[in-house]
Amino acid sequence: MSQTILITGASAGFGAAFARRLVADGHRVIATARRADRLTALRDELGAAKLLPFALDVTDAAAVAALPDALPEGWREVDVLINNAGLALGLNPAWTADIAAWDTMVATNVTGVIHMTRALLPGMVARNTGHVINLGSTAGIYPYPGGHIYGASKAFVTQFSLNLKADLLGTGVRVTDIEPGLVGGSEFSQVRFGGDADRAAAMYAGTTPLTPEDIAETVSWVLGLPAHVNINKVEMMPTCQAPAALAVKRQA
Ligand code: 8X3
Repeated sequence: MSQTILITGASAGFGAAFARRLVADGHRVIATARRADRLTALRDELGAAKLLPFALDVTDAAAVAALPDALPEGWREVDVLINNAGLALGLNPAWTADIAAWDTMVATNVTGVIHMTRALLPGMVARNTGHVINLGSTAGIYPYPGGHIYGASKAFVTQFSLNLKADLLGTGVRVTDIEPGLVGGSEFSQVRFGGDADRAAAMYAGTTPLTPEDIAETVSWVLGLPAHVNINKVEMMPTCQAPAALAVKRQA
């Protein structure tokens, strides 16, 4: 059944891959992001009947609150919200981290997700149908050096997802948290390292990472399951990655 699916961070990476896959699956997509020109290109690629570009910064609380009424006629009943917009900034130790970078991660990965959810959930509950899909991360489960606020923000996303499900019990609204590990083919590492392409590429050297299309396949799967099936969490990694040993500092 065709659904209306709103994706945040749809201008590139996961979000654009989700848009392509979900339109191919027969759905209509509201593609939101800050970079309106990229959304227009996506509309030109996928067709105006299937993809509505909508410029939105998830850290703009007023714009997010106004979103349901700001959507054009015929696109207001959002069946599925995919909270995909998010970022990691830096990989240096916590005591040297840029506090502004921490604030930016919290504003997008935490506040953006909760504001978007609060804006669109009432319509889903009123219609007694819907699905919130959040992008957590293995970084929210397994710590690593330099992961500090990024990992903590993703742990928030995972627990927020589970708590949402608790509130929504008795409604037809589903909640899924997807927790990918190493994923290549997106801007994620370039953003993390401030545009340093060599450092970003080094993250994937000698690996076969997951791709945005692999995550899109999972989104397609959880959405396509019968209405009585709720996938709470999906933790996924490339075969070349593992949640490995705890760190031990040994004396020289
Ligand atoms: C991204 C996972 O390990 O690259 O969400 O930070 S990691």
